[in-house]
Amino acid sequence: VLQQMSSQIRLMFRMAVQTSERGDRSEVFHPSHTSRINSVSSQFSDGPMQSPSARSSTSSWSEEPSQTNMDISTGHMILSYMEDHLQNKDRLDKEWEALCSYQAEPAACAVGQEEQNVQRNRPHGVLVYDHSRVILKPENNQSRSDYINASPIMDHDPRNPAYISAQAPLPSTVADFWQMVWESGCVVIVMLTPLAENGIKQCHQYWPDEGSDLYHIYEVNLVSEHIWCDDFLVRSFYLKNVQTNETRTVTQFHFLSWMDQNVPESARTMLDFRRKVNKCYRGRSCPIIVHCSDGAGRSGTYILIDMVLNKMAKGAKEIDIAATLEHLRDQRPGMVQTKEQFEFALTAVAEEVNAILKALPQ
Ligand SMILES: *[C@@H]1O[C@H](CO)[C@@H](O)[C@H](O)[C@H]1NC(C)=O
Ligand SMILES: CC(=O)N[C@H]1CO[C@H](CO)[C@@H](O)[C@@H]1O
Repeated sequence: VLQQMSSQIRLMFRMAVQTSERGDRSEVFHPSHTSRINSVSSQFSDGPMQSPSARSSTSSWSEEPSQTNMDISTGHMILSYMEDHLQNKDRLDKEWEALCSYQAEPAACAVGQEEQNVQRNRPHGVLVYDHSRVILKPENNQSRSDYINASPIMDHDPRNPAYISAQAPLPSTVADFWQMVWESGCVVIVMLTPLAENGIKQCHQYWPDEGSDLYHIYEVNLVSEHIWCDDFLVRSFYLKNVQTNETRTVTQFHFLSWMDQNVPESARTMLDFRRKVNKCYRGRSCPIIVHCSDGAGRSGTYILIDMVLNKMAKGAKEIDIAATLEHLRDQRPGMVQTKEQFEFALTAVAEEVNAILKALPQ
């Protein structure tokens, strides 16, 4: 029954968006945009874009919403859907229950439980699916292993992951972590956990306090550390493979105030953080490595928000957040751990859509 309800909710949403494409419902929100709305079924190349002047309307402290092809009517529909969704706790509860009963298929996690790999997983963390795990090159390994607790997360391109959702390094897996950074071509790391919380270690510090450290064949140089605000900071690393002498710059965005099993205090701060990440990442095709402690709760929430907002920015007219989360859970177990985190994802999406709409020329 719950499954049915959940798909009904989605169906309603799809219908609502389709309605808005015809232009009738959206007039309620934005009569002046009717003519644009009538043409949205064609391509977006000449669709509504943000003008540079409108983009300066946000405060100078925070990053502006990035250039977007978001369809205005879709934006308004999503906003009203989200607002309704967030006010209707009963519906949210049911949708979350349905998501909790979702079973990924295939779901075998045998490799992570092999004897030599058990100590490479964080205790009480999540395991990786055999069919969806990052495979290290054993010839570069420190222990002749190809195993790391990290999952490639695909968006629309089935060959190139958009993200890697990873467990936080343990003291024994730091070299593996940098090997993954190296081999995946990664240039941006998103870290969503403090190193410790109430005295409990969440992540081993995998970078030097200053100068450089060598992790197996990966030399990591801390180049700079820029504290943006109380909630996050940005570190720049110079990474060198001492076997080949190749080098690369890697930027780490570290969100400090998001506690395990919890949500950030402010969606706005998280969105500003995300904009900074994406500004740095812009134009790349390598995966963004996202990790918290287990690489599933906070990481899953962040990836869900980013994936949905990216879809919208590309002009998608059908946004199905629950289905997007199921898609994530097909690739890594436990993505988004609590109902509060799911609710936070909805809030954050709504808030960003609101900010984008506000920045549009009226
Ligand atoms: C790397 O650099 C060192 C020092 O400059 C040099 O001795 C070594 O031959 C180089 N290795 C490769 C693979 O280029
Ligand atoms: C190529 C390489 O560095 N291989 C290493 C894999 O791990 C074993 C055990 O730590 C090392 O002895 C190898 O040198």
